Amino acid sequence: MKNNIKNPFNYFTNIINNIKNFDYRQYTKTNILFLTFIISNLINACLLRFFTVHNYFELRPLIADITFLVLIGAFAYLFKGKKQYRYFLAISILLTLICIINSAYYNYYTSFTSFSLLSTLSQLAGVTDAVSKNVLSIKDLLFLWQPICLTVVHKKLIKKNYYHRAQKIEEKEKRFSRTLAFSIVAFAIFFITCSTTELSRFYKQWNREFTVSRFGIYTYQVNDLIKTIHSSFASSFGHDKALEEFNEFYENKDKKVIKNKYTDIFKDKNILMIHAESMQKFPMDLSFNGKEVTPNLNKLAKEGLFFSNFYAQVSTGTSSDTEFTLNTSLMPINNGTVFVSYWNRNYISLQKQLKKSGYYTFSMHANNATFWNRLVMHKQLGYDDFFAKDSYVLDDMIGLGLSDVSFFNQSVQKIKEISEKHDKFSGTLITLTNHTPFYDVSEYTNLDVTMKYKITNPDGSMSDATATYLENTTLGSYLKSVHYADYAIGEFISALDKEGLLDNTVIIIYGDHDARLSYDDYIKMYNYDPSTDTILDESDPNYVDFDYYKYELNRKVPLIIWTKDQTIGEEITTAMGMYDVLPTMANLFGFENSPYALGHDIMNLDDNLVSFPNGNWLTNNIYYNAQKDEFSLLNDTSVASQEDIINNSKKADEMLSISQSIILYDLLKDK
Ligand code: GP9
Ligand code: MN
Repeated sequence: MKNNIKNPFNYFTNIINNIKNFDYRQYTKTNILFLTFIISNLINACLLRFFTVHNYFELRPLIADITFLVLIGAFAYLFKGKKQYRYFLAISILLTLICIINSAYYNYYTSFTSFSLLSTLSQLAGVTDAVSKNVLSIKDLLFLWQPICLTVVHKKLIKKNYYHRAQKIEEKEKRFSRTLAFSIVAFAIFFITCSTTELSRFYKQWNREFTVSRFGIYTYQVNDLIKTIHSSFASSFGHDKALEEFNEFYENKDKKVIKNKYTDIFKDKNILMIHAESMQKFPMDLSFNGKEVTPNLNKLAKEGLFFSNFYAQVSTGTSSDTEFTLNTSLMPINNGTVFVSYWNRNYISLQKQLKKSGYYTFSMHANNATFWNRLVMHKQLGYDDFFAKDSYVLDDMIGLGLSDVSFFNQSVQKIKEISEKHDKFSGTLITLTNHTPFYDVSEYTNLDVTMKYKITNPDGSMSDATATYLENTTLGSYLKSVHYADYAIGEFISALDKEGLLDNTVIIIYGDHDARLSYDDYIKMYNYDPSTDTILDESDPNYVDFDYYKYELNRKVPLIIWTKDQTIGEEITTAMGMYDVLPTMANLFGFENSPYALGHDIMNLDDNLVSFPNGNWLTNNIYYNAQKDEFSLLNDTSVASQEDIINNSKKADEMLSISQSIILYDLLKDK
């Protein structure tokens, strides 16, 4: 050994000789359980990528998976004989669970799970029906073959007296240290050969699909565990650096308030905002045999201000993330959920700004007050009152709770009382019925989705179709449910009008996020051939390829600002995110915007940057896919330089980073 240190050349020659003289047969014979553990868990890791990010044959995640398994498997050498099996089984169960949970999670969120979401788990209880119907599938249970296989191999080895034989031959400590050293060196090489983008995304862990597709599921999950633990202690680390970045960002930010023809057009009017559950924009373009799916939304959009290129910017907090981003003009956090995990921070919100202008603010939602931690978080956002389930008579239940029609009906009476007590008010009404899995509403409204209908193709052209296949599909149920939600909004507006509550009031309707419909359903809808009652073949010239970009763009949601008093009739097509709502409202209603808003008054912009929590972003002309580091041009005339992509990606990352710091380190405290 001494000699080796003195002469490194000898040391390496020894290693090479050892490798050359290595007895592979002997090694395999005495490491059957170890190899079974590695190979079977590797198959599961590939299977998971097959079900999710689809890159099961790529080399890098494969190397990361093997290295991780060798590293964790090495510790088995510290145990004797059959105890090794117990160790392998315990780890295997853990790894199998990671695969099952991530596979199921991906079905619903198209992303991977995080330990930081454990605190959000309780929220799932409220939508259990949605979870059981949409999330768990048989394929998620396929991973269970692994611990079964390990046990079968173990039983066979007992019969063959393997443990006794192997124990005699193997030198435990040597095998442990060599295997460990091998995996550490392999990991070091793996990380040294990563690109800077890979390393930066691995560190930030915002783009989980990207991380899994490059680093494999196991390395991702361990990294996630470390990040979650680190975040829990974050307030003691990294605060100063974050504050420095925060100060720099806002010092360089343009603080000029630009007036435009929309400034103050709704000054001092009452505000009623409808948070429309899972309302996407595309049903507004659909009609069945001349019957519109959303006649009320279409009418309001025509008469009011219609923002037709508007996107939710949600992470795993879905409804609550939209509430957060709309009200604060900050991005949601990707480590946990702001409403659940960071409710005790200070935020500058729409409600607080409105209150400075003399508004009374309230929220209404007929679900449990604790769902998404709203009971606490609505107070923190500055709502004066929150009318939740216990303020309503549960006289008409659909799916998750009180029907939208009854909710709105009862809310009108409450709004009437509010209007009598307060000069100016602003309220948010959160709907519930149009929640996945889109319950049967045929008793209430009837949208016959088997009729002939017209569709707007993604390229803007129109075609006829007869949709017999839509019955009993999620998309069919969704459209029926949307029709009901639209009907309920129509009834609400009529009831407000009857009570004289529409005078001096502005209605704002926004879809809170997309409905997570499947690619298959869209492909069917856009490629249905009524003449044959079949789906067009991919080779057909009329086949519409509903790819990743079309899917992402189709996730847009409506934003409508309407008042009975003024007919504006304008469509704003500039790309817009949920974080642009607060600055835009501040201009329209003449109140002070949050100085920390990341969004902009859309009325001042010709183009805009909408960033998403996974690192994706879009402008009027480009959609950038951070997972693949590639983009799609959205118009025939659009061009994009490498510089545009780099600059916008940098800005999008910066907004995520600043929001993360504000939330994590409570940087708006004392502001
Ligand atoms: C329930 C509702 C649904 O109260 O807001 O939340 P979501 O599942 O859409 O996040
Ligand atoms: Mn929602």
